[in-house]
Amino acid sequence: MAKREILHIPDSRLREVCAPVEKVDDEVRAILDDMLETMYDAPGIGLAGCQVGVMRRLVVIDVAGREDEEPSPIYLVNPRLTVVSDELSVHQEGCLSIPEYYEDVERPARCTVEFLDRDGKPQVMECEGILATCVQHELDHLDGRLFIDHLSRLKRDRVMKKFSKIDRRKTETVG
Ligand code: GNR
Ligand code: NI
Repeated sequence: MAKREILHIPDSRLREVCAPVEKVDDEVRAILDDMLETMYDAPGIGLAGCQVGVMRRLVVIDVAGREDEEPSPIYLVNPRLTVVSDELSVHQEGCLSIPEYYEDVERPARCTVEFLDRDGKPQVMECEGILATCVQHELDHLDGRLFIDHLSRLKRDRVMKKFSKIDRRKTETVG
């Protein structure tokens, strides 16, 4: 297993639509393992392929959180939302690709996601609470969407501007 570098906005790869995975083989499992290690190290509760520059429909999630709890990783390959509740809920969200920025986002309170697991076996998972929020946040990533897209244009523009400035400074120091 190896840790991978997490991309930050305004990297254009975070705005691309990820391609479906054709077969869950050892190469895909190795990527999922790297993603999980990267997510735990960050630390975060979810990570999508494009966040580490892997433009495939791959997600890892672990909302267990507390350090004394057993890790309970979930691997999602080609996930699809099949049902979302009419009821909405608000959670504060953050994103490893937008460090240290947190805002409330309203989303369906519950959802059902169909996916292939680490062995390529079809699974159905019903989600609520932070898991429902996280699943929807990660599936957004696979279609090039970020949680700031759910905020007002003013807030989104402000964040993009701030991170573009940081990015320019980095490029100047390197180049
Ligand atoms: O670590 C993360 N925490 C989080 C909190 C609330 C809603 C969504 C998330 S996902 C985020 C990690 C990440 O950026 N995943 O794409
Ligand atoms: Ni994110």
